[in-house]
Amino acid sequence: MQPTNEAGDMRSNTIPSANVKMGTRMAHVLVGGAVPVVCCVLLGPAPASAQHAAEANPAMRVVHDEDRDGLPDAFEEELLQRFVPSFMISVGECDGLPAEFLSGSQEPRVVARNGTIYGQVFKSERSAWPGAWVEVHYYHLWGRDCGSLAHALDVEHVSTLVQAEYMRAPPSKWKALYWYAAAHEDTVCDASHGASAETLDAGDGGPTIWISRGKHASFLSEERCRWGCGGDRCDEMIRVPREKVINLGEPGAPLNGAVWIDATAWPMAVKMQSDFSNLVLARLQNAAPGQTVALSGMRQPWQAMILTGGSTAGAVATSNQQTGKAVSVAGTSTGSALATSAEKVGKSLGRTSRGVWNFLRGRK
Ligand SMILES: [Ca+2]
Ligand SMILES: [Ca+2]
Repeated sequence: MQPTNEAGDMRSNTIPSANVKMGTRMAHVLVGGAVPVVCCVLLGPAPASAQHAAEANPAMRVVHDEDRDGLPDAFEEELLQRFVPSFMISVGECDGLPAEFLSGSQEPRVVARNGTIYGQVFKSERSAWPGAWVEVHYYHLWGRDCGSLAHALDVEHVSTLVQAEYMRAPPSKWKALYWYAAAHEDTVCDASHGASAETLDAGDGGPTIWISRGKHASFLSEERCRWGCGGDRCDEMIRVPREKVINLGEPGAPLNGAVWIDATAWPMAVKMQSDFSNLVLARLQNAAPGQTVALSGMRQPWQAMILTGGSTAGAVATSNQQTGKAVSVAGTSTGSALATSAEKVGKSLGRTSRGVWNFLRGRK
């Protein structure tokens, strides 16, 4: 926990102003004690007036903010440690463990499959809501997706929205309110979902996350693992030994040598955007106590068909003829979805089968 003053302001990772390295591109933030923040992020030599102000007021310090998001990096580190989930994988996982990537490399290169988790912390602007809000992401990155049709590199993550009374509250005062788990995001098999921290008993720490074998989708419960076109499996699960949590920084401003976050070889940068739109938050807020809700837009009728029909994604993707079988099997339980005209259903399923096939081919 970071030491605080009576007002609860963060003080850790402070450095005397005399030690501020002049002429570097390192970013810093001046944090006030009992007074408000008086200066913005500084790039290059600190203005003499700011240095003098810091020297005149010992409550004011310069803290590291190398990823230039307005949050002291030491504070980000403490939040990452506070809320890190416990990840479960299958004993039959074909890619071993989440990977550590080469620091300083422009392209993502695996250096070890050792269970490393990468993190990201940034402010969440919620002007209409009381208090201060921060979003925390946890990435499990893989050398390869070795599901039904494999491809190199795999970016997966979960995230949480945390709140405190005010932005400079110490890490112990922050509470997780909602959790989000990404599962085949932005594909036709999107099974991403979320739940309140209360539902998961994860307001003061991380929840347990189930990672599907080979495909690496994240699930907030073991039962939910069969969602996502029926291609996910969570069999014989074991806990990932926690190696370390490394802060990635922000897109365009990496930390810890994670310059590969902006590589085009994988969709890393896009996963670093907020998961908690106002629409997502509204759904989470309206969920019944104990309920986990789908957050992939609307759950598509075809996805219900696949699940209720007991058909696998592979079978559905093989041909439209087999897709038709799945529809007939599921017909009794998807009434409203199938009440539309045959033409519309046909078009929808045509797109669906192509989409599922592309998904299985790794064309996310
Ligand atoms: Ca920062
Ligand atoms: Ca950050």
